[in-house]
Parts: sequence; structure tokens; C-alpha cells
Amino acid sequence: MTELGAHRHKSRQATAPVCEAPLAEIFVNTKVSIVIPTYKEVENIPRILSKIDDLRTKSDLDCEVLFMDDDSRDGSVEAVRQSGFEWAQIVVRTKNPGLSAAVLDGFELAQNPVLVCMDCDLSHPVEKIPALILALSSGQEMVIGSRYVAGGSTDDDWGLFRWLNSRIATFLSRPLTSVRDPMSGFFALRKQDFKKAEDLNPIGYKIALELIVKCSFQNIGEVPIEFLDRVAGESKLTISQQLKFIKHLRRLYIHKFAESMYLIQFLVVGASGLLVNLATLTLFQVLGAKAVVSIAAGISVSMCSNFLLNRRFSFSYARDSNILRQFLSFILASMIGAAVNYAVALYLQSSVFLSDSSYSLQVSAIFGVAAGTGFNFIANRFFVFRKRFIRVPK
Ligand SMILES: Nc1nc2c(ncn2[C@@H]2O[C@H](COP(=O)(O)OP(=O)(O)O)[C@@H](O)[C@H]2O)c(=O)[nH]1
Ligand SMILES: [Mg+2]
Repeated sequence: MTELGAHRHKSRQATAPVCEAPLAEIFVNTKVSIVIPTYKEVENIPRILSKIDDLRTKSDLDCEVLFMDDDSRDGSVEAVRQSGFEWAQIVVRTKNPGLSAAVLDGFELAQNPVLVCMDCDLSHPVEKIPALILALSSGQEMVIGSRYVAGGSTDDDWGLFRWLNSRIATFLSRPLTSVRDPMSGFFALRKQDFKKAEDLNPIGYKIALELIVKCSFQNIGEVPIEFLDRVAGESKLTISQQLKFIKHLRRLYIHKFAESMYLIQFLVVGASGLLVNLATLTLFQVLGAKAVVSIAAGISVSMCSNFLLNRRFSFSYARDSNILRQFLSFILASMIGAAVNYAVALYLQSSVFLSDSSYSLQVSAIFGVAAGTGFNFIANRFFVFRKRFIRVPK
């Protein structure tokens, strides 16, 4: 394990036993399904098959290969057939296209207890598959071929943009996992663990990250890999895929930090309401409106924007409910929230501080705002935008 350079990420769990068995012994009992998502990879299919064939011969690895192709119609099907390898098959998908969906379908179809996912473009070194399996057999729940642990690397001609992109994506996923390279498309796990995944959502490109969060893996190993740029064919990673990543991240955050995510989004919306309030107020002022009108306009517009943003983001699960009913209860909750704010501030000022010592009014007001916001959050979460449970008729 150590000599293979696998790095462990653990959380409060006992250290997995280090496996000392030689490769061949491990492979006697390990059957592997290699799942390769493909879209227009006709040039790369024979190359990766020939590398996997070499590996099978050298290491006695018993594996099947499943190309999960999104109807490329570029000769990929023929390329797999012509290879003559009975252990390789291609599945042509015509519904629900997408890299992650293709990988998940492949994992469902896979016949063997160990699953490996890798790209077809030879960016991921086939020779590292044994190292992934070895680390898995030493007790890890998932093992990732990693560019960002000691010994790992990306191709030298990765442009600054691509490097930054990958690094920023990894940074944004940090609260979800301590894995150094959760964006990697090269990883191994057990089929039985994959089956435990809750509520998998095959959005975007980052299938490893999805599995790490949805399978709640605690014990993940990383094996350094040298990531090579593709030589043939083109990358399918587009700007729209990058935007999907933000959506994907938000869903994973909500999955992992459910209640605190509602609160964080509610507070961000509240802060945006302050900006909307000030902008509206200033606009009315510039247009020559009186102060009473400008202030009222600021409050009204920001309440509407807060309502709409909370409905769309903070409590998006409730956005199919009746909007008018929600809006009226939102106004009611805000009014009660304002009263709570007022009462707490007044009580502190008159009964606790008992004097007008320096800044006591401001301190009272801050506690008032905190109490009002807390009330507003609870009222919104459990009353205005409450979850509706639909009773299933018997
Ligand atoms: N089935 C399927 N495979 C895809 C799709 N998009 C990309 N792939 C495959 O996923 C792997 C990684 O894609 P690639 O374009 O190389 O992404 P990059 O390495 O991030 O530039 C390759 O094997 C692609 O052929 C898709 O929409 N469907
Ligand atoms: Mg690639």
C-alpha cells in the first residue's frame, strides 16, 4: 500500500489493515468491471482495449469492459466488435444522455463485485488499475486515481485556464470531502457499496464527487496518477457543463448539510435584500420622491425580492405550492418577525442594560435583529415554505 503511494482520507474510523498480499494473489478472487463512458471515441477505443488486454495478460486480472456510449454513431460499436475481445462490450444508450448517467447505468449493468470507472481518452493510466484495486482490497471504500497527491501530476501543457478551473472546482468541493482530487474520473469501488447510494442524481461530469457524498464514504484512498492530455478526439467538457457543476455542488451541499444550507441561503438572500432595499430607495430619491415614499418602496421591493429568492433557492423544495398563499404568510411572518425584533431590543434596553451606557441601544438592536431573523427563519422554514407530505392512499 505505502509503496504504491496510496493516500488515505479518514474520519474517526479505525485504520484499515494494510494489504501485504502480492498482486496475483489478490486478483485470483477479484473480478473487476471497468466502466468507460464514451462519446465519439472511435479512435481511442482500440488503443484502450489493447492496453487493458496487456494488463489482463501481465497481471492475470479478470475483468469485463463496458463502454457506455451515448449513441456516437462514429463506428465505436464496430470498433469494439472488431477487437474480438469477448470480455469487452459496448452499450449504446439512446435515453438520458450524459457522462454521469452513462457511468451509473454501467455500474448497474456490471457483473463483477469491483467497479472501476475511467475515461476512454487514455488520460487515465490503465497500468494504475491494479494499484486502485490493491488499495480497495486493503479496506478502503473507494480509491481515486489522483492528480493532486504526492507523485501525481497533470500534463505540462495544461493551460492556466484549465488548471485554475480544476483547482477552483476542487476548492469549492472542500466542505464536502477532504479528498484531494474528487473531480477525478478515475476511481474504483465495490458494487455492494455503490448499491447503498442514496438518491443518486447523475447531473454533470463529477460522478466521483456524487458517489463520495451520496454513499457517505468515510474511508477513501488516493493513488497518484500522471494525468495525460488526450491525443485523439476532442474534449466534451463545455461551458454549459461547467455551469451544471455549480448546480451539482448546490445539490450536494443541500444533501450533506440540509438544515444549515437552508439557513445559509436564507441569510444570503437577507443580505441581498439589504442591497435591493438601498438601491430602490436611492432610485426613488434620485427620481425626486419624498423620504417616506422612498423608504416604503425600498422595504416593499426588497420584501418581494426576498420572497422570490427564498422560494426559488433557500426553500426550493416548496416552490410548487400556491404562491399567493405563501406570499401572504411570508408577509405575516415578516411582520411578527419585526415585532419580535422590536420587543427583544426594547426589553434588553429597558430591563437588562437599564441605562443608556455607551452603545447599549446599538447592542440591544443587534440582539433584536438576531432574534427577529431567527424567528423569521423558523417561520419561513416550517410555516411559509413548509414541506408538504402527500399521504399515499391505501
Ligand atoms: N456516454 C457519455 N460519455 C461522455 C459524455 N461526455 C463525455 N463522455 C466521455 O467521458 C470521458 C471524459 O470526457 P472528456 O471529454 O475527455 O472530458 P475532459 O477529460 O474533462 O476533457 C470520455 O471518455 C468521453 O468520451 C456523454 O455525454 N456521454
Ligand atoms: Mg478527457
